[in-house]
Amino acid sequence: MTPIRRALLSVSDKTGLVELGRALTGAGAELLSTGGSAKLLREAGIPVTEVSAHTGFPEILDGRVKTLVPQIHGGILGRRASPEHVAQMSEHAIAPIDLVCVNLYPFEATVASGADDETCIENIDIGGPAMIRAAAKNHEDVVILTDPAQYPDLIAALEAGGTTLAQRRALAGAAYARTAAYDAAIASWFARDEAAPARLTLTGTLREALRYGENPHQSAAFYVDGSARPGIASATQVQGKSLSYNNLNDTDAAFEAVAEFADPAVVIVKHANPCGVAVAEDAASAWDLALRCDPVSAFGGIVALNRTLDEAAAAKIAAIFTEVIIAPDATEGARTILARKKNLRLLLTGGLPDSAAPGRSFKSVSGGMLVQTRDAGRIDPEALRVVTKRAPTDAEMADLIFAFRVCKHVKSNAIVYAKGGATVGIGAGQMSRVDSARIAASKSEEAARAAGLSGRLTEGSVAASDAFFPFADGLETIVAAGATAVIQPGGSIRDDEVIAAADAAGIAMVLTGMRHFRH
Ligand code: 93A
Repeated sequence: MTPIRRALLSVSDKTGLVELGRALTGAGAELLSTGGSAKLLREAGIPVTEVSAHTGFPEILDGRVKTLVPQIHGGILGRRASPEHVAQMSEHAIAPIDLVCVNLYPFEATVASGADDETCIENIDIGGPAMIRAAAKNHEDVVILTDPAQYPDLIAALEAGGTTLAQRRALAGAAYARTAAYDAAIASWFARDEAAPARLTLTGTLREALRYGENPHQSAAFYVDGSARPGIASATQVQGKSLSYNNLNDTDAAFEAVAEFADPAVVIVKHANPCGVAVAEDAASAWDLALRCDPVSAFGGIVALNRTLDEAAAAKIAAIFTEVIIAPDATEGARTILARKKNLRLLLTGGLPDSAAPGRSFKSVSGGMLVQTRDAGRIDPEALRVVTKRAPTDAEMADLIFAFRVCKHVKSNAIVYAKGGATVGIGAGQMSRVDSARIAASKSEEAARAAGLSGRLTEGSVAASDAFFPFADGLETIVAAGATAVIQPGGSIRDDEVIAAADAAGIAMVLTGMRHFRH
């Protein structure tokens, strides 16, 4: 047990400061403190020495230099077990400091408040991190506190006679995590207009420890990047139990997809792939159309809307088992309907992500991670190239553009059939494009049967492919499914063969020049 003879308290967040100061003086410690912290302690009747009185050097440069002096850093860093250190400290009249309690200028909160550049820069703490890092380095002799949540345990340790090395080690680790996150936030702020992944600083703040990861034997946590982008990280959960790792992943996929559309839209996601997407005049009609695409998969799905959830849509969605609904907002009536479904999670975001905005996406690989700018690509309808003898009709063209936007959110190889602003068949995640085309068509036959229709929903539809057709067989499968027009990036060395097959079948084909792989 190491007792505390002298402690330095310098905190921006003054929560719990007085209680801590009282416990320290009660345990016989002398307190040193900076301006605002010292004032608060003094007002509470706790004896305290100002750092400037202790060092004989005033706080200067508007407080930019308060603790950056040898008497402070020497007092923190000197090794008590080293006779040389002890001798040098006494030679320079440096008194040992056994506990440092610092929480930093609120840089992150200042940025989040929308403050101007000058204010953000003034909130970059220099002396605080220097003391934190020094105290953590010398944890063999020194305690470092960086968060009011740590005070109660420290107070309990004081009552037991002091801290153990194991306690000081744990606090040192937390201290470096704090300064690392702080500096990463600062670096990100400087790089806020920088899209190129090669120039980025990876940063994240722990939002929540999750119960488990993709599987129960994996542990997991949710980190946020502080970008304030409307979406899963900004969502408020109105009801329902807490979200799992898979829920968060699927809900994000659904909300990012629905944000692609300007008209009222609904996206239903299962296992990070859409199983129904539709746009219509209102959310309730879009839900009906989206559900029709694959009602079997929609069971237990995640539903995203790009409009305020109204009563009509809420009643329809609540009629089948749904895990999560995410929307910018919900009416009182809709909330009342969903409140009856205790387990259903309702997330409201206050806005929609800008699907064209820059950002980054990450993927872990053994020993590292891959970083890229997010797929913010949007095809320009004016730049589409018709390559077949037959051009698409206006209705086909609208569905082609819709289907290609959906394709962007379907795992590769992706084939999406659409008709009347709704998907009617989605083939996802196959190693062969032909299989995706075939699976989507055969699922659409099941969906037609479920809807009491004869034949298949893909009859008279259009189809989108996320990447080019390497051979004509994928296209022939789509033609066999009854599609009358196809949209795809183009760029295969066999484009001519594929276009000839489309002409032979009398269908229209449009090239986008943009690929939407998603793995
Ligand atoms: O401006 S600083 O970077 N220069 C310093 O020397 C310094 N020493 C402590 N900021 C410094 N601090 C910070 O002041 C602490 O990290 C803490 O956040 C704050 C406490 O100031 P006060 O006690 O005056 O409220």
